[in-house]
Amino acid sequence: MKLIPFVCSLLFTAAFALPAPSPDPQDTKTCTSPPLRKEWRTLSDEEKLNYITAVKCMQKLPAISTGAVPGAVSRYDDFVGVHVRDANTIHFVGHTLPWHRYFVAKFEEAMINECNYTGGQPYWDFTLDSAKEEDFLASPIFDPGPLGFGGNGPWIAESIDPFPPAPGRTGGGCVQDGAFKDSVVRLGPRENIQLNERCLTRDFSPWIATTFLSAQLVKDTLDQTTFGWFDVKAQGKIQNVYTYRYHGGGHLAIGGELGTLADVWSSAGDPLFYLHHTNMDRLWWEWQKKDLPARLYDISNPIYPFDFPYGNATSRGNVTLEFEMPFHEVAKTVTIGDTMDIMGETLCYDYAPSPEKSNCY
Ligand SMILES: *[C@@H]1O[C@H](CO)[C@@H](O)[C@H](O)[C@H]1NC(C)=O
Ligand SMILES: *[C@@H]1O[C@H](CO)[C@@H](O)[C@H](O)[C@H]1NC(C)=O
Ligand SMILES: *[C@@H]1O[C@H](CO)[C@@H](O)[C@H](O)[C@H]1NC(C)=O
Ligand SMILES: [Cu+2]
Repeated sequence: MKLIPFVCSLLFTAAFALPAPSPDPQDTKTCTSPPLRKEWRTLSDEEKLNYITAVKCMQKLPAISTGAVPGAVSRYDDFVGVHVRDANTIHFVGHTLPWHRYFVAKFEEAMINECNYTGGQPYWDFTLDSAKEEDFLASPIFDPGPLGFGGNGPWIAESIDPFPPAPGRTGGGCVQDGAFKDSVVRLGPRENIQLNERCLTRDFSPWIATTFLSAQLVKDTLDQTTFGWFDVKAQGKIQNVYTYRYHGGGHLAIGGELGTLADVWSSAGDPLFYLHHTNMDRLWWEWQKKDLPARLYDISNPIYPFDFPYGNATSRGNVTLEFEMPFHEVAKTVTIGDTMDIMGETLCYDYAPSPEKSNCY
């Protein structure tokens, strides 16, 4: 069973060994040593510890957004606060992937500049853990030791007004183990930006993991030939949980109904937010790289959530490369066009290939 993925992996590596096309002169000038983003399980123990230490450093450094976000205490909260305030306008829209691309890059940059972190933001290739429910539960990201993010919370039966309901949920309580079992979530639920200290919660749905995080679903997404349909396949439609795809799948497989990661607004309170969104970004970049001349600047889809094709409302217009995205206190406003190239003038990072079977898209 391991042989075929291994062969794919070798082919993938061989493709990378071919001479690279001569890089854009502008890129070589501005992006010389991009942080390398690796799949979590490929990090050495030391690299894992460095990343976890950097996230904990962000959770200790003082916030800069307290004027606008009364509940923000740490630099980590600054980022959660941006996501809380903008959640209603940055999901199920054409700028969802560009917005989260820049958001994660700024988080990575803050860890490097302010916490002396020397690696890249790691990603979680969920297709490595989604073939069977047992595989999901055994994912190395949930390692209960000091080099993992910990596992599920204990079962809580009562779930009041979930958004949206998560079939197959199994937990709901505070994370019991791993490096973040004592971390404090301060913002949320939903739009709340006042101080509301509580534990980090998880509410695993292994059914959602096997259903919406499958390698087949990723392949179907990467097979699309326009950004518009690639993006709809990545985010899914807005109607209900059964119309979700791997974006919502990652949030709800881990967050269920009561978990931090399932809160559309304050989901960035769970450090796994960054591993999931980095993988979303990697998949977008994989898709762009399949035909860079056509795809590097391909953008579309609605300005407003619920508009076609995510929802069934009439589209009030699509975003363009000139569309501006504000980031409040954590970063300057950029346009979608600024974020299209991960190694251009605005962004500078690169991806290491994922191990084994995910290379067989
Ligand atoms: C980062 O390194 C500098 C220089 O060694 C040091 O002064 C600073 O305290 C470090 N920052 C953190 C958050 O560890
Ligand atoms: C927006 O983009 C989608 C494809 O992503 C397209 O089907 C739709 O017609 C566009 N809508 C408008 C108003 O341009
Ligand atoms: C979209 O579909 C839902 C469910 O079928 C319906 O309740 C809603 O009114 C529709 N909205 C629009 C704008 O057509
Ligand atoms: Cu988001």
